Amino acid sequence: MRIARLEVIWLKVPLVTPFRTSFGTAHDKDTFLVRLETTDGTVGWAECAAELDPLYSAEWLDGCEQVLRRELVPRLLALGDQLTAGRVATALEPVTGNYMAKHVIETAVLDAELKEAGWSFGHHLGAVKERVPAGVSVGIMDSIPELLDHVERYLDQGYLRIKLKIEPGWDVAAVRAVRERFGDEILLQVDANAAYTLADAAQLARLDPFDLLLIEQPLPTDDIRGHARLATLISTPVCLDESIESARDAATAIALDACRVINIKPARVGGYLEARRIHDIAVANGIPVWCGGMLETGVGRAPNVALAALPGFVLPGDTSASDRYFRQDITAPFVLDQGHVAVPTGPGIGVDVLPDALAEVTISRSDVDV
Ligand code: OSB
Ligand code: MG
Repeated sequence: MRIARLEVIWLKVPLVTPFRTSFGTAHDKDTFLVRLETTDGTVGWAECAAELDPLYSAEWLDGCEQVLRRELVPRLLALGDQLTAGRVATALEPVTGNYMAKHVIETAVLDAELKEAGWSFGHHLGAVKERVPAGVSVGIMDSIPELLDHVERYLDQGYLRIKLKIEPGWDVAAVRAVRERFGDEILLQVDANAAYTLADAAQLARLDPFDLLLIEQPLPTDDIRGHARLATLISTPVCLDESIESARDAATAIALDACRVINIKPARVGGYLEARRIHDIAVANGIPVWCGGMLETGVGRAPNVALAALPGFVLPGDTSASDRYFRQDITAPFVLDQGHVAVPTGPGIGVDVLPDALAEVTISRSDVDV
C-alpha cells in the first residue's frame, strides 16, 4: 500500500468518573487518533495510548506526535508502495524506544491493510473466541465506602474480575474491605503502577492472605531483579505491566522468574505484531497473559478485544465496556453481556468512527506531510 494522506486528530473525551492511580488522576481521556488514507482510498484508524504526561511510562502524547512526524512517518514513506504492516517494525527499528508512537502508526497501517483484504484483526491475529471475559480496573478512591460502592456497581453489571489500583497507604485495608464485603469467590487482583520498592516487601506480603489472582507491577519499571526477588518473598503471583516493552523483555523476565503472569498492552510494546510474539513466548513458557488497557475509546478498544481472544489470554482483561469510561464513545459502544465483550468481526478493527460523536470531542485535526 501507499499512504495518500495522514491526519492526526486530537480528542478530549470526558470520563464518567475520574480515574486515580498511584501516578496521577485523569478526568478525561486525552488522545490523538491517526487516520491513514491509502492511494486506493482505504482508511485505517488507530488510537495513541500515551497520556498527556510521561508518568505511566516515558512516553507522552506531544512526544508521540513529534516523533511520528519527524522520525517514523518519513521512514515509512521511504518504503513507497512496499509498505505493509509486517514491514513497519523493521523500518522503524533505528528509532529506539517510542513504542506507543510506533504502535499507533503500525496499527493504522494494519487496519488499512486488513480492510483492503476484508479480514478482521481477530482473524489475522488468531482469535479463537467470539467474546472475551471482561474485568474492570477500579481507581484509588477517597474512602473505603466509596470504593465498595464502585465495586458493587461493577459486580452488579456483571464484571468477572475486579482490579484495585493500590499505592502505599491504600492497599491492605482496601483489599480487606472488598474481600469482607464481597467474599472470597470474586476474582480480585491489584495494580501498584510501580509505587513500591523492595523495602516494602513485608507490607506487600500482608496481601498474601487475600488470595489475589496477582499483583501487577509493584516495583519500578527497570527493576526486573527486584521483581524476581519479591516473588520469593510474597505468595501473590507477580504480574508485569510497565516492565515489558518487547518480546525480549518478556523472555528475560520469564527466564529470571520475575513474573508468573504478563499484562499485554499492544501499545506498550510497539503494536499488535509484537504483542502476539509476547503471547507466543508466554504460552511456550506456561505463563498466563491478559489484555491490559489505557482507557481507550472504541478505536483502541476494538483491536485490544480481538487480541484478547487469542488462546493464551486465559485471564479476564481490562477490556471493559465503553460505558465504564464514557457517556458517549466515538464508535458504537462495546457492551457487557454476561460479563463478556464481543470480538469485532468486521474488516480491520471492525468498528466505524461516528462522525458526529468524533466532532463533539475533537480538539484539532492536522495533516502529517506525506
Ligand atoms: O496500569 O493498567 C494500568 C490505565 C491507564 C494507565 C495504566 C493503567 C490503566 C488501567 C486502566 O489500569 C485499564 C483500562 O480499563 O483501560
Ligand atoms: Mg497496570
